Amino acid sequence: MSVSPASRFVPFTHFEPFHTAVRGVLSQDIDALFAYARLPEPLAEACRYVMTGQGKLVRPLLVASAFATVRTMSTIKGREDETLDTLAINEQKIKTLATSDLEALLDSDVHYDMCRRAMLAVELLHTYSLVHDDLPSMDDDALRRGQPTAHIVFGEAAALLAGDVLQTLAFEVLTAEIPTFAPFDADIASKLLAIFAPRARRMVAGQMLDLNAEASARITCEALEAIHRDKTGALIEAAMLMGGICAGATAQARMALQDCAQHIGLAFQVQDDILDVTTSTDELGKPAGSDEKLDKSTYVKLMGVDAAKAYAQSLFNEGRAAISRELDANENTSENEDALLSLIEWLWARKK
Ligand code: GRG
Repeated sequence: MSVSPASRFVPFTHFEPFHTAVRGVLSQDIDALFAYARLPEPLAEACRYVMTGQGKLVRPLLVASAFATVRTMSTIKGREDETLDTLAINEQKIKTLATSDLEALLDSDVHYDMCRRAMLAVELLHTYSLVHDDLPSMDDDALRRGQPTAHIVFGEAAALLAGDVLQTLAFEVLTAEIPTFAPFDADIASKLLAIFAPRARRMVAGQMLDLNAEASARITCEALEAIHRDKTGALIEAAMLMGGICAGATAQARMALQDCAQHIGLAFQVQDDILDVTTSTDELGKPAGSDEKLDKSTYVKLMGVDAAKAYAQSLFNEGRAAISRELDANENTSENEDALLSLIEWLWARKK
């Protein structure tokens, strides 16, 4: 199979149904998790409210796509671990990516169930960060995902606690005995925790760096990058690696995922800065122009909109190339049907 240039976008005719399928699976799993957690009111309602808003689900999609991509790779040569038998793929299932029956694609086994746990974990952690980021003591925002923020609806104390409990659930879900999940796999769960915990901590550290930067004069591109590698990038990296781990990724595949994630994470943030100045509040579902209002250092401020767009594109290209190279090393994998490449294209095209 020939290497396609990194700059060439793959068709993603099958991505939207994949997205819908991920939303459906996640929605059921959120219900099951909250039934299991039995939180008191109004904490339970606040948690349901923020977890069922219209988020894009980028991080669970990254988990699911990395899982699907690695499973595709794992059909062929280069497998180095002992789980080859349990991961043996029915190629027909991979082909169903086109029809996007996620359950059929990913199969109902312990690996798939660990993938569902990981999808939930990253979305819980991400949502907690948004709830806390919106609080009056942070960005003091009233709109998120097209609806009033948690502290506006439930008050500051309940919003604070909702963020707290979403964070603890993000870790608990990896090993919780929830009736709708197969019993957790201890080996996979420990690997997931080892990936997830330090990156969750880095996300918070990145937020502190970001707050520090608000108080300082203009910062350099390198300093901005250091902030976003942690604040935004760490969780994106966790999501891709966790999806890969659930599918039994080889060391080489994990390196490719990490390489891709580091570029995509930064690209996502550059894009966020661009959208903040080019898109309306209605379209974004959160206040447009908030970076300016809070006098944040952004890529747009540092380099201007056009250069920031070019930078985002080059980062997306690098991310795509990391996966394309790995797929190319696994000769029978079609780039046109690859979940991660399709997700990257969808991210590049996003308008909110
Ligand atoms: C621990 C309080 C605290 C914060 C951690 C992640 C974070 C730092 C704060 C969230 C606010 C923010 C602007 C983060 C940058 C990353 C980013 C672009 C978040 C928005 O993610 P989307 O676009 O949101 O995926 P949806 O709503 O679609 O899930």
